[in-house]
Amino acid sequence: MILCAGDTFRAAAADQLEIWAGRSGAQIVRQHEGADPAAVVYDGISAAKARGTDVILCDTAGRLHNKANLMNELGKISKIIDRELPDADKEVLLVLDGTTGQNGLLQAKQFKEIAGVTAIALTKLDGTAKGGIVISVADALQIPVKYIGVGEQMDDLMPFDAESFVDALI
Ligand SMILES: Nc1nc2c(ncn2[C@@H]2O[C@H](COP(=O)(O)OP(=O)(O)OP(=O)(O)O)[C@@H](O)[C@H]2O)c(=O)[nH]1
Ligand SMILES: [Mg+2]
Repeated sequence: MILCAGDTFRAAAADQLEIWAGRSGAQIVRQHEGADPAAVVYDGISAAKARGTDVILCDTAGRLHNKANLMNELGKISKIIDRELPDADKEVLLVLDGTTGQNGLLQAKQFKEIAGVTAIALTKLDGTAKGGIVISVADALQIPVKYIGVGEQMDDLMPFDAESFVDALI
């Protein structure tokens, strides 16, 4: 697996990802801070093709969905992936913090439009948050939840199970 450090906006993001690459035994492709994220993703795809790697995981910057230029940048990344890997299986995960309220629905709507979000990873369910917003998101936008986060260790990202989620919610 290759991790692609597409969050070039936050200085520590690539360093953070490098630590996770070390922990998990994945390779990492990164550039300098402020680099064009689409160029980093392009590099990651080229490296994967050259090395025969099956899986590429691209991190992108957390961004405000009302900042047009940042959202356009995300659209550019999608276009490059589609152009370079037309036949690959693609999953576009929107990471939603479990504490997010109604704003999560708006975020999901806009990220679906610009980046074709296919699934949600719902994090921080180990705290008091229950992540009820994903019910509206799944209902209104037909985006399923695939993963949940329940902590900061490697095994704390787990597949979503609807029945236990509902049990915890009510
Ligand atoms: N308790 C808990 N902490 C989490 C969970 N998921 C992520 N974190 C922690 O939350 C902090 C922020 O996580 P990041 O992965 O940097 O968040 P991000 O969404 O990538 O943030 P930006 O890219 O800056 O928008 C880190 O310290 C993570 O370890 C979770 O499910 N539970
Ligand atoms: Mg991040």
